[in-house]
Amino acid sequence: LRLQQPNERYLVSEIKDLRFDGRLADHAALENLRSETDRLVTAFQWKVGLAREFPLIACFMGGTGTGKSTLFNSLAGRTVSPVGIRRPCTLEAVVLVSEEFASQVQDSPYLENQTESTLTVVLHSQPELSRVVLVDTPDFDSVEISNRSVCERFFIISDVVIFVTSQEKYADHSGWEMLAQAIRWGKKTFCVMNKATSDNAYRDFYDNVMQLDRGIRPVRVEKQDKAVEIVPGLRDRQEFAELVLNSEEGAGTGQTRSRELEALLNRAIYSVEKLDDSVSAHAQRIASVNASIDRIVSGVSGEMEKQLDAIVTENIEGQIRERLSTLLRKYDVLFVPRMMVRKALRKIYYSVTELAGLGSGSDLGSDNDKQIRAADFEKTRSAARLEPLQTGIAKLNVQISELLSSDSGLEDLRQVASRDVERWGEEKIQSLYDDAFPGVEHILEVEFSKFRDGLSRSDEMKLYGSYTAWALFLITAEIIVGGGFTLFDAVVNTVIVPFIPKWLLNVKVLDVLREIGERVDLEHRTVLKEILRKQADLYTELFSKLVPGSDQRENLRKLRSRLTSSA
Ligand SMILES: Nc1nc2c(ncn2[C@@H]2O[C@H](COP(=O)(O)OP(=O)(O)O)[C@@H](O)[C@H]2O)c(=O)[nH]1
Ligand SMILES: [Mg+2]
Repeated sequence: LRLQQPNERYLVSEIKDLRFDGRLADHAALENLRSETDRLVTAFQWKVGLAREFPLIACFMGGTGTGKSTLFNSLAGRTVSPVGIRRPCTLEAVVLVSEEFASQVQDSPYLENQTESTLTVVLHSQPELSRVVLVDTPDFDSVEISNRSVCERFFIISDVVIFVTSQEKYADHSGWEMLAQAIRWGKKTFCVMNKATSDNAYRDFYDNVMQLDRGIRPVRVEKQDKAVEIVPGLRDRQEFAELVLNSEEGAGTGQTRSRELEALLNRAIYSVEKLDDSVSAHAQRIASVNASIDRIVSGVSGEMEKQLDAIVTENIEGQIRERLSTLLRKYDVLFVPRMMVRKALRKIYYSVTELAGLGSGSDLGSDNDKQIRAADFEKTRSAARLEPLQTGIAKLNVQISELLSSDSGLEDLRQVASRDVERWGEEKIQSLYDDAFPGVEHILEVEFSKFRDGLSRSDEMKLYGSYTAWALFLITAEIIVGGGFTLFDAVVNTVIVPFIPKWLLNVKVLDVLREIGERVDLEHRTVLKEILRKQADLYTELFSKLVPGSDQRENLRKLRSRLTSSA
């Protein structure tokens, strides 16, 4: 057994930090496995770091009133642990340890999270007890869950288990289970029948023990005439004297300790492996569900894309014509040379500085300009046809729900999904689309500035022309979001070109419109697909969070190999 370096000790936060979501089907089992593993690994880390001379830990274990405390006191040679009249009498564990080793018990990370009410450490300076740490544990058949868990904790760190039963109690099932567990583990085990009066009962007990393990020699302790706190002479009986003196071991704790450490390590490894495998299995299960959801998304996304291209009808053509002429008329009214006349008149009344911006003829001042254009942009936004996305999201939700219902092993995920995943409806989809739309607005703005700057400075029509261009940009975007690039392509020559003044056609405005069209088309499709994807992400992200993250799983794997390599 390779002893670990000091800095490797107590690095078990890997297990302490693991969290399993309560909504996971196996949550309770996983949590139990986690705390069991935590206990085993912490126990191993503590024990492996103990000094070689640290005495063997011998724990008295058994059912209520069998006489554990009495025997414990008898070996201690004094009343350390209360012997009870009322049962259950020992509500806490009592650890009797030589003061020389006090700190190693008191600083034990393994024992520290037991409150004072469950653990009493009694220090002694009795040389005859220096080679053993005696532990009196609470009754393991107690109704108190906390008592049982205290027993289990001490069972794990014990080098020797002194299994105590009494003539009245020996048939009790839970006692035998405990014994069988100690034997399976390979612990050094003593079996005591206390308060024995009948040869037959002892014989029966003896045979039962033999059937479990022929290496154990059951010890018989006669019933005292009256209730006692100490059984006289018990310490001097050979079996007990050997236990206390630990004489068979030669110097130090010897073989018993190292065999026990090995067994403890193997248990810890087994438990870590089981935990790691369970966590991986769950992570795998969720990864595979998430992969299926990804496939559903691609399928639905593909179908949705096909729905985006509208078929050209006379009705659509009419609508586009109507809208474009409205836009142009509006800008016409605002910006035809009549305005120039108005400006000339105003010049007489207003100061020159105030009119400097207007007078240059390039724009109306950027704020005002933007406001006028933004008002029309609102309509462009609402022209977007979102039914394909609404249908897509509905399909996605149905298919995911079918996926989760198809396998009873996914029942927990089905419940999580139906309880905790919001399914997006029309309104939500619209608002998500609106939030994403500034992307398109930005494209139009940038293209617009570029185009306007490109117009010749000397052009008297610059201002007017640029608003005509803006109207064309808007209608292009509207056509795209309403029916895709194919629709634009289909109507550009018949419906749009007739509206474009010749001089604008000459500066290649059509090329610019196509370019804008392609970019808006791409952006629009991307936005729709992203919204679909985000709905799916609500499922996958929630599912992923149910199991520990990849960092934690990686740490668990590292711990696993660290422990395996020290075996
Ligand atoms: N008469 C008699 N009473 C005993 C003997 N051993 C234990 N007792 C009594 O049995 C009761 C329970 O003993 P205790 O050591 O507290 O049992 P524990 O619950 O296993 O710790 C106490 O009243 C003891 O005095 C014995 O050998 N003879
Ligand atoms: Mg007791």
